Amino acid sequence: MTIQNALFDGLWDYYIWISLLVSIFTFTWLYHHSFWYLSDKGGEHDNPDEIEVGVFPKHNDDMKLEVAWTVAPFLLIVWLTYVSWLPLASVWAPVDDPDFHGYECEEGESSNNALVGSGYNAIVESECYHVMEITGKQWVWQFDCLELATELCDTSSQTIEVYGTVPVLHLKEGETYLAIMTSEDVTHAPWFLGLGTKEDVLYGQDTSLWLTVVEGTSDQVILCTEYCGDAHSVMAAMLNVHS
Ligand SMILES: [Cu+2]
Repeated sequence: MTIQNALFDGLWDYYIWISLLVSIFTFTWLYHHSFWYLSDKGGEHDNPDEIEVGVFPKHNDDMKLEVAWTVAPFLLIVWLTYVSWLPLASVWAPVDDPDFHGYECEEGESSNNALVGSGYNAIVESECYHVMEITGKQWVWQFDCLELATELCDTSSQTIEVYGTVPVLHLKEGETYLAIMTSEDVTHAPWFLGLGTKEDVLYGQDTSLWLTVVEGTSDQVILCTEYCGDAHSVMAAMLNVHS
């Protein structure tokens, strides 16, 4: 099992149990109420809650219920914020913050990146990073490896099913890249499916995206996730990973 797969498996295990728990609770509740409160066709209906038109139902005026409704979601949001804090800080690490990926690599230097921690606390840390550029335009991606050695970053093209001939970005395992991105026309957003990262590219403005190619990262499709016109759905590229 690769490091990348281990990360996704860890998350998968964790979320599937929460999803199952929520599903069981929700559907049990739904079915119980659907049948328990079924009315007889044409039957007499009593009015157990003494509901009157124009009068706020008194069972809704319940302080315990009000407090529970407020406190429970609040605690849930605090917990969700807590578990997502580190992964989000890592994915959106500011360029001038050396905590996660250090500074730009000197010539010949390697990022030596690795997954640190486990489960939802797993993040990628690197010794340094390489800079390259991504440009989006209707409806194609352009990659520019700038000064990087061919072994670290290279481009080519490839014909794939559905998408036709698309550009290919060749990156190296264990290296971390900072993509400086822009658009020549409308807003686009490259989505690296296997890395699980995406970011908007905007006309006349630079945005950036960390591409952490850890050991075991597989070749993957890059798609556009910001609707950008007629051929948006086939605005694709490939990430090819070599060791
Ligand atoms: Cu697009």
